[in-house]
Amino acid sequence: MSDIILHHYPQSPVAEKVRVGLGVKQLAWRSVQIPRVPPKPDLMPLTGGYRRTPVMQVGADIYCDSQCILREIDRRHPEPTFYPGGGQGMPWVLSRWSDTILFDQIVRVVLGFSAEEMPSDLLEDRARLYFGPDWDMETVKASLPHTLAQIRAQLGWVDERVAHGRDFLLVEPGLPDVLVYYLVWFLRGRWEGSTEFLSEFPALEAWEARMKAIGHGDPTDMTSTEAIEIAKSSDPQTSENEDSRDPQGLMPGMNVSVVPDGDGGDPPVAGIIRTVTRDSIAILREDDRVGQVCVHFPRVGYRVVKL
Ligand SMILES: N[C@@H](CCC(=O)N[C@@H](CS)C(=O)NCC(=O)O)C(=O)O
Repeated sequence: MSDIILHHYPQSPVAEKVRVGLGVKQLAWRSVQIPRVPPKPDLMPLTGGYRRTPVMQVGADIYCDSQCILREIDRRHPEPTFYPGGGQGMPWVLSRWSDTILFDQIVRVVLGFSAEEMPSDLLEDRARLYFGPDWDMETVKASLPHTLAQIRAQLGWVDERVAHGRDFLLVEPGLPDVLVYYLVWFLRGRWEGSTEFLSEFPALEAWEARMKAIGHGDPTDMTSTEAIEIAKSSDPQTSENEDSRDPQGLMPGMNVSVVPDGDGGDPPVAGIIRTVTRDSIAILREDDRVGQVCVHFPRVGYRVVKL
């Protein structure tokens, strides 16, 4: 049995990205279901305030953000590779498009077309998170034809990529596929116009079916209480690391806060730096319910502030 615990909920597209990543690696993992909107009382003691989905736990090490999670899964389980055909580096470049521009546009379509049917607490939470404090659903709705034109051209590029005798974006299923597939899954599952919209792209649809067939590995349910017990009875396994080239001069032992960049209103998470690298930062923090935990974040897309 793997030590990987994923805190998530079924409807989360970013969690679907990680679930399919676990499928590519054919891993067994433990599945803890969390609420779709805050409060998330059994998650906050683990993350120190990070409220987004998904979060991965291994003992008392907590990994926030799918970027950090997928990197850690690959570090622990290098085979089968996330980077077929020597594709290292490239998927992360791709993710700065798929996880930002394309994700944002698809969120606009999903929320814009379903605002009336969504529970108001969910709509308000997500609109605030993705559109900022001054969000206005009428503006989002008025731009929907424009937004669809943007998405259409970009999915057209993916369609072209797999339309010429290529089953996956690289050679075999890998991280680039995972980073794009979850957005098609999100659009198809949450917008009723998607069947007609996506039917323009037969090669993309055939690729989508191949991706779906990969599955999620082998998940087994776990309660949040059990996950908290595991954190409490474990010690963080992350060793100290310093990086003399760090442009911010961050060093182990420094007191910092870490927060997702942008105006989503995410709360910062405070702690003492344990390890800092070009790609990630991990901070130690204490909580009565879980004891000491080490919380990991990516550097890209996150702001670290010395306290
Ligand atoms: N950059 C983050 C984005 C995560 C994200 O925005 N997830 C959505 C769900 S798909 C979320 O957190 N929604 C609010 C929530 O679950 O509370 C990542 O890659 O993990």
